[in-house]
Parts: sequence; C-alpha cells; structure tokens
Amino acid sequence: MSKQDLLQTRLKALRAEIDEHNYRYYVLDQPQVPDAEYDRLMRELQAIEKDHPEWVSADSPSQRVGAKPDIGFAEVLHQIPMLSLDNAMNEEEFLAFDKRLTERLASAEHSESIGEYICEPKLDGLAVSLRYENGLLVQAATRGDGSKGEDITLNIRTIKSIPLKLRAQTEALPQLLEVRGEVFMPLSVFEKLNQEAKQNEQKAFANPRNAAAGSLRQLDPAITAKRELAFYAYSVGQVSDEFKLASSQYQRLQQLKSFGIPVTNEIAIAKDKQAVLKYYQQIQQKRAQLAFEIDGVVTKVNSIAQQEQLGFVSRAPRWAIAIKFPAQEEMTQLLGVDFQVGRTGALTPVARLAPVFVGGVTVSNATLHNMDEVERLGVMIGDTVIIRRAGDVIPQLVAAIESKRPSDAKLITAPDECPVCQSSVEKAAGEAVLRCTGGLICSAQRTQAIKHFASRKAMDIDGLGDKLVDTFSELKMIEHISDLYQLEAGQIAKLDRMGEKSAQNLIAAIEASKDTSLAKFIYALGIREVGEVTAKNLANHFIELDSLMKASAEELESVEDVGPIVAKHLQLFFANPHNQQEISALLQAGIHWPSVEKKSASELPLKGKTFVITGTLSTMSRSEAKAKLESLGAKVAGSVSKNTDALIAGEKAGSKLKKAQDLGVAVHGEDYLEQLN
Ligand code: 5U1
Repeated sequence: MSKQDLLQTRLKALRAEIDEHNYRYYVLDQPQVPDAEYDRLMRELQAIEKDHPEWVSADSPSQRVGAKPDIGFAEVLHQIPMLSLDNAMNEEEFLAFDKRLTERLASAEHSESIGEYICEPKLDGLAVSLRYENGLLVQAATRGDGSKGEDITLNIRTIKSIPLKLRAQTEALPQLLEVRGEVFMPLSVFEKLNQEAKQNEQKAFANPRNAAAGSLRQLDPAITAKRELAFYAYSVGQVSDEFKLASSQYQRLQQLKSFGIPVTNEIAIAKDKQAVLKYYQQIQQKRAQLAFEIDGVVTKVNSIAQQEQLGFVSRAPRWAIAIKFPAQEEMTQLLGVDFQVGRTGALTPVARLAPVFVGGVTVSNATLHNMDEVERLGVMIGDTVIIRRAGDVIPQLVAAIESKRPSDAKLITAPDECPVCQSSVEKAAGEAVLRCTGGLICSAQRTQAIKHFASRKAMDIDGLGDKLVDTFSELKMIEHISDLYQLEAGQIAKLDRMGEKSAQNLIAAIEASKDTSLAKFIYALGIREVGEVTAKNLANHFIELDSLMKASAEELESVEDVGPIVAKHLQLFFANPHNQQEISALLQAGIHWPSVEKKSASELPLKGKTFVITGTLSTMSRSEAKAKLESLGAKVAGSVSKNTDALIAGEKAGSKLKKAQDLGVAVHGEDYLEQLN
C-alpha cells in the first residue's frame, strides 16, 4: 500500500471512530473514552484534512462549522406540515382529553379502547426538521408557521449531537428520512453563557429557550457552535416509501436511536391515564435534576394505527397532548421598588409587583439583588416585567419588556438614607451593595439580628421562627437580642395563635439555649463575615470570650480563615459600646458554655491529624463530634483518602468504612470520642 493509501485508510478509520464516540456519548449516554482521547483523534483527523483539502467531505466529523453565508436564511417548505400540540393546563384537562379519545374510539366502526400511551418530556426549546438523504444530513429547517420555515442547515451542523451521517446498522437506511425534534440549550451551558454575559456587562438571556433561539438565528455558524446546543428527536416526518417504519411511537424512537439520532432517556410507556398522571408527577419531581429545561409532558397514543384513526383537527393531532406544568415565567407590572434592610445593613431592592400566578404560587414581590442588577436589567417602575419562579427558588425578575414601557415609567434610584432608621447609606468601594450605617440603632437590622441569633446553627431556639420575631419586634416586646431572655410566658400566651402551652414551650426553649458553646455564641452575635467555621476557629483559638474581645488585629489574623477584613469587622464589633452592653446582658441572663482549659497549640493532642466521621452516632450529634475533634486540633474531612488518619464509624457505616479498611486507615468506634479530652 502506498503512503497515500495508508493515510486515506487512517482518515476513514478516524472518521468512523469519532462518529462511533459521538454516538456513544450523545445517543447511548455511555462515553467510552475520556475527552482528551476524543480531542486527540479529532486533531489527528484535522491535521490529515489540512494536508489534503481534496479529501475533505461534508459528512466528516471535523466539518461542523462552515463559512458564514452571504444571504440570510432561505425559505423551506415543509412537505408534511409541522404540527403543534394542544395543551392541557392541568390534570383535569388531560382526563378530559382521555375521555374524548375513549369516546371517539368507542364510536368507531370497529370500536376499541385506547391502548397504551407514550410519555415524553416537553422540552422548552425550538422545533426543527432534519432531512437526511442517503444517510447524509442535507437540510435543517425551523418550524416557522408549520408550513414553511427557514433553512438553518449551517447552524444545525454545529450541534455535535446531531449526526451529519446516519449510522447504518442492522436496518438499511431509508433513502429519505426527515427527523423532527427539539433543539435546546442545556442548563449548564445557559448558566455559563449568562455568567459570561454578566462579566462582559452584556444583557443576559431571560431563559434557555430564548438563548437557544438567539443562537440558532445567528448568521455566523461559528457563534452558534460556541453555544453548545443540543437536540432530541420526537417524531418522523417524511420518509421514503421503501422504508418500513415501526408501528408504535416508542419503536419509531428506537429506530431513530439506532440511526444515531439522540432521543431522551426520559420517555416511558404508560399503560393507562393513571400511569400518565403518575409519570407527569414523577417527572415534575425530577425536573430540577434534569440537565435541560422542560415545561410539561407530551403524551401520545402509542399505536400509529390508532393515531391514524384519530387524525387531526386543524394543525394539532387528536392523539397527542402537552400537559403543561404551572408556568415558571409570567409577565406582570412592576409597581414600585422598596429597599429591604438585612442583618448587616445591606439594602436589597425588592420589586413590588401586580400579583401574578407563577410556578404554582401567587407572587407579589421579587428580589432585584442590588443596584448593579437593576442597572443591568435596565428596568423601570411601570415596566412590564418577566417574573420567574422555579421550584422553591425565590422569585426573580429576569427581564423588562422595553417595547411595552409606558411613557410615565420612572427610574429606580438608590436611597441616600435608610428607609427604616434614616441613617445615611454608604457603598463601599468595590462592593455592589448599599448599606445602612445605623448598625443596631436601626430596628430592621436589630430584628434580623434577633432572627439570626435564634436560628438553628446559632443559639438554636426551637419554636422562635422569623414570623414570631417580627411580631415581637412590631409589638416592641423585644428591641435588643438580650430582651429575649426577659420574655415571660404570660405575655407570649396573649399573642394570636399562641396558647399557654406554646408560650411555655418557647420559654423552655429560650432557657435551654443558655447552655451553649463559645463557637455558637460567637456565630450568634452576627458579626459581619463571621460564619460558622470562622466562629469555631476563633473559639478554638481564644478559648475565652474576653481574650477574643480584646485581641489585636495581628492576633486575630493569626487564626485560620481570618484576614484583615474579618479582623477589622471583629474589632469594630467588640469596640462598639452597645455591643459590649448586649454581650454583658446576655452573659448576665445566664448564657454559658463549658470552660475549656486553654491548651497551647503544641499541646493539642490531635494537631495535624485528619479525621472522617461516618454512620450514625448515638451519644452525640455529628456536629458535636466534629467540634470535639476540632477543639483538640484535628481537621475533620468529608471523605476518606490516603491522607485520612482515622475514621470514626458509627452505626450503619457504609462505603466510607469500606474505603478506610481498603486503605488501611485506623477505624475507631464512637467510644473513642468519649475518652478524648
Ligand atoms: N416530546 C415532544 N415534543 N413534541 C412537540 N413530542 C412532541 N411532538 C410534537 C411536538 C410539536 O408534535 C407531534 C404531534 C409530532
């Protein structure tokens, strides 16, 4: 064989191998080689094609990004119209659909009942048609108005999961095959794209669907390629006569898969209407974990014979319906913006909205984060805005619709004084947030500070939730944190929805909270930038509260996690006479923690050792065990590795115990902790 022949053989082998890896990755979801190996093969292919441009073919896996066309997008006529789907807005509407079908089939000449349904996720993307002739992708088009769309072949070719050439496996390839499905932007890509837009001070996309649409309509395929779009097929359009399509929707999707066309794994057969509803509920639960956005379920009669029998009404089939999830995005009007004061004085702009039902609840407020975000969104009071509420996430204002802006729209301006205590407002250099300078003079900051003080990771006052703190503050029953310890059951019992019993329970919980640890107390004080871990490090280092209060910046900075900024916050906090008074009042009220003999660093028995805790402990909680190990100088890690010195294994220890045993790491029972001091 000549050198040229050898090279051509290699070229063919490389193309086949890359196509095979694409199929395993995108269709089977079972990649066989690491990305680096795939990249190496691609580079080798590109190098050969660079030396031999005469060998380059349009179906080569290297040929995804073509040159920018001179003209816009040409018109494409759909030989078979691209249908739309009727919607069911809730479960009842789906049951009505099922009833209609049942009645229609029963009244047919050979009456029969609905066989099974197929359920598919309804992807929130754009419908496209892909035309394969003799196995090669020759044209791709948008849905357009269903009869004619636009030719987006060059952009579709950049989508790596769409094969440029179909796989010829057991079945012979049809001479013509038109595949229909949805192009979408995976959520990870969408988030990355918007992150970049923010960094470059560009407008972010409101949702993955808009981002996918914007990417597909790019005139330069190189830009589309960067957007990393994806595709799942959901039906077959035109197909040449000689090819025998399967007799059910499910089997047809399997046929497409065998040709190398991606089909989502989330499809399922439902034997009846109840099973469809079960799928609908299950996928709604799973929605947040999916890699792509879905806005409902598409359910179709699985038998193609029954589909044909049922037929169409105008542009929608009778045999399919989209059961939508409650919308996660809605439009409403921005009525005004208030500034909410947080625990550390940060002022957060909050959008006041005309109430709107979105994501299953009525929303009348949405966070705007900070003034930089207000500016980025370019939103004004009076605007029609898009509100998004996904899952349990706080509602967000994602975009303003400028074309609907009324002539009297008002600019959103930052206040120069605190809306609660009228102290001045400052914006530290390099920070996006505005802050009230009132400190604990500001009742809003005080209320938030009390909520933080009572929270689970701080003083853990059971039953004292945010709402109750708001009530206590409004009624001026508590103005300062230490007032908590002066509350009496009689006063509390008189409040709405509080009886004698719950008042007693709350007083008991407040009493119980007095028995705490120094670390929790430091954390509970709510000093800026002092989180749980820093509080623990400070407690372990200083042992006595007094030493911490008097510490120099230098000594503070010698503690792990404490830099000059945190040290400054600590010093400012402890120098404030009001805070000093509060701390005295709290200690006077009886807050205490076990005194620990101060050990110098060299005396800490577990210094330099790394522990892992696993299983269920019976004599103390995980966090107590962790605190104990840390107070003796150990580090507590989350997973076992060769650097682990010991594993504390409680009941029902599983994989971590096995790994420790495999690595020869020392394993101790829970009693080991008890004898430590
Ligand atoms: N999953 C899925 N989405 N979707 C959209 N199936 C599906 N089917 C459609 C559309 C427009 O139309 C069928 C009637 C082919």
